[in-house]
Order: sequence, then C-alpha cells, then structure tokens
Amino acid sequence: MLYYCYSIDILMYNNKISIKMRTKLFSLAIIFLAFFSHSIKGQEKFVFPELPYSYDALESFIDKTTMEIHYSRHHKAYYNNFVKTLNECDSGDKSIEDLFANVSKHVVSIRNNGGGYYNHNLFWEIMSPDGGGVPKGELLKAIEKAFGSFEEFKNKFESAAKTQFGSGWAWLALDWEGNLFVSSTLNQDNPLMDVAEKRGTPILGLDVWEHAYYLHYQNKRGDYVSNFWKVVNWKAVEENYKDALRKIK
Ligand code: MN3
Repeated sequence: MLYYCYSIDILMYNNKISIKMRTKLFSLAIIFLAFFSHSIKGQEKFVFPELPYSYDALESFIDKTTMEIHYSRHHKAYYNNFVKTLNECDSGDKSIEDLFANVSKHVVSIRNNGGGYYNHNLFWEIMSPDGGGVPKGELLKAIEKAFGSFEEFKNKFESAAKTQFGSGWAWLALDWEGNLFVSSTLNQDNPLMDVAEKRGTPILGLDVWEHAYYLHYQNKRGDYVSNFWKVVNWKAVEENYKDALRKIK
C-alpha cells in the first residue's frame, strides 16, 4: 500500500502528469486504501502481543526452548489463523467476547484459533519472573470467600489442571453473579464461550496442552502444575479480577 502512495507522490512531485490524471490516481489510491483497510480489519483490531519477558525469564517454571516454540509458533499460528478467518468471514467488527458468547454459531476456527489467541494472551500476562507468593487485597478476599482459603483454592485449581483429560486449560474465573470459580475446558475453549459448562470471565489460566510442558517435564504434568505457582503474577490477576467485576456491575 505504501508503495502505491509513494509512487503517485513521486509522479506528482515531478509534475509530469496532468491535473485530470492526478485526480484519477488519487481516486485509485483511495479505492486501494478502502480495499486494504477492509481486508486487514481483523489484523488491525487484534494484535499479536509482545511477550512481556524474555524466553528464559520463567525458567523456574518453563524452559527457554518450550517458551520460544510455544509463543512464536503455536501462539502465532492461532493468531494468524484467527485473523485469516475474521477477514474471510467479515467478522472483524465484533469484540472477542461477542464472538465467544455465540461461538457455537460461528465457524469452528473462531472457537479453536480465536480461543488459542485469547487464552495465550491471558496466559503470558498472568506470569512474571517476579511472580509467585500469594494474592493480596480484594482478590485474596474473593478467593477466601469462594474457596475458604488460598490453599483450598490452589488444591482445587491443581486438581482441575491435572485431571483435564487430554489437551485443555484450567481456569480461575468470575461468573456473572460476581463469584469466583475453578473449572477446566477442552482444547482451546474457555469460560467466555457458550459451549463451556460453567461460564464467566477467566482471570487466571494454565495451559495443560503437552506442547506447554513436554520437552522439560515429559509425562509429569503434576510437576508442571505445581511449579506454575512460582511465576503467577498476582497483581495482573487482581487487575483482571477488578476488570471482570466492573463488567458485570
Ligand atoms: Mn499452548
């Protein structure tokens, strides 16, 4: 696109074309702009996020190679396929929450690739090399209200992550009544989707697909799940909690 605009500009600058021709070229440029801005709508709206740390930053939980492959290949592929589907289906003007709320009515790529895109965005964001410890403030209060104690919540979450059969995710999410719950979903589903058994806004998620841990942990998913707590960014989870709460009020 830039190439077309640039070429026209050079021609005009050299004053080698008539006013009439200039008007025609200008109109053509506008048509091209309209066409391209339409076709990249999904891509403009949904960006591929930067990883907020280096590939080796979370090595107490996950090794550098796994992190690199997970982010730059798996996540990137979900993103590319999601944007491609949006452009083909002309669904670029809907929010991702709207798409998920009716995911059963959309092509399956929205569920799989849109889910993969959204879930990994959340996953990277709720981890940090400075993570670990315990949640504080309003989030801690809400966890204690829902599960009795932080330890009880951890047990419930670990159990959901370990017993999810095959590929999927474990979640801490806020339901529409403002209560926290733990759940697990298959593949790239999440609690925002109308296909989920228990619905709400996810505020913390753990990827339990083998691609997330197999190089380092092999079949020991339990060890992977236990080590997750070392890197959880509770500040980010609390922000997600507050955002989710604001949306239902
Ligand atoms: Mn993954």
